[in-house]
Amino acid sequence: MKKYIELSSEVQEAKASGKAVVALESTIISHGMPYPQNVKMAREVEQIVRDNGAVPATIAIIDGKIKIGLTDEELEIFGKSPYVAKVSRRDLAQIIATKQLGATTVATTMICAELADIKVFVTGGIGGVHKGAETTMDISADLEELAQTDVAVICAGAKSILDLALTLEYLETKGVPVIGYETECLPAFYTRESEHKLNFFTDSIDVIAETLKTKWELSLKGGAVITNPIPEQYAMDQDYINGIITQAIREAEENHIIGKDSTPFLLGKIKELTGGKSLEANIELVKHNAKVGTQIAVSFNEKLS
Ligand code: PSU
Ligand code: MN
Repeated sequence: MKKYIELSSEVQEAKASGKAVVALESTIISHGMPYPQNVKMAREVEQIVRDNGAVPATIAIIDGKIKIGLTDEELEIFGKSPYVAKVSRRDLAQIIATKQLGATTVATTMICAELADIKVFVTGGIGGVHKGAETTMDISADLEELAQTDVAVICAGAKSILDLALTLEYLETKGVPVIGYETECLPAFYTRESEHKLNFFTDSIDVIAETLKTKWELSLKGGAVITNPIPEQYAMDQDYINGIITQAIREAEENHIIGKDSTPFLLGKIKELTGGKSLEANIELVKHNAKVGTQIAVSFNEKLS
């Protein structure tokens, strides 16, 4: 298996010296944000991880290898190229075997992080149960991955392009802990709050790290979702953004957008309809997640040594 995995020198050194490593995904770069803001965001997020005492490992598929840690040039390619596949679990072997460029989703970044023994992963938002999933059956592979792969995902909750209630039900069924950091409810990405109360919340990084350690020492398979609300000053008005999301979903239906194209289409449409405001919020919440996620990674790492 090792022949498929390539660690950057920065990640290799971190591992050799016992330093914490934080995984980052590449679909958010290739399919979640436009160029050049995507590359700028990716570099800033990596620097925030370093500034908080860990080493960043942005994960992607290049030339038949799973890359754990990208160079600046590689980040640029992923931000710019129109030929990057969005790689979920089902696509991973094929994209590696045919040596295509592949951006990893939350699900696939979790798979690759686990292969590289990285336990903490920071992103913006996870995929979930889409609105109308009762008939479309559009449920992100991210949820199934959280059920089986031992990686903690720090995010700003899930967007209201999803059915948040059904997403939480699904995670409960699959036994995935959803932890609110400094929030008692599930944050809705662009907004700090939603009507969905969480059963476990804490203001303590240490409690989160200890919970992760305990879960995996008990061999309770699977990941955890740690939700971190967008900083107040960047949060959007709930009624405004929900109106925009409703319109974006309507346009997706009119254009018969389905499957893996659904989430990127909705993100792009929301950005267009908000005149770029949603993108600014998205970037800021990822940066905030990077800070909190790195604190969790460092705390978790200290408990292991
Ligand atoms: N949510 C975002 N930005 C993103 C994604 C989700 O706010 O870029 C990406 C992530 O990579 C996530 C994927 O894993 O979309 C989910 O896609 P799908 O709904 O097709 O499973
Ligand atoms: Mn889907």
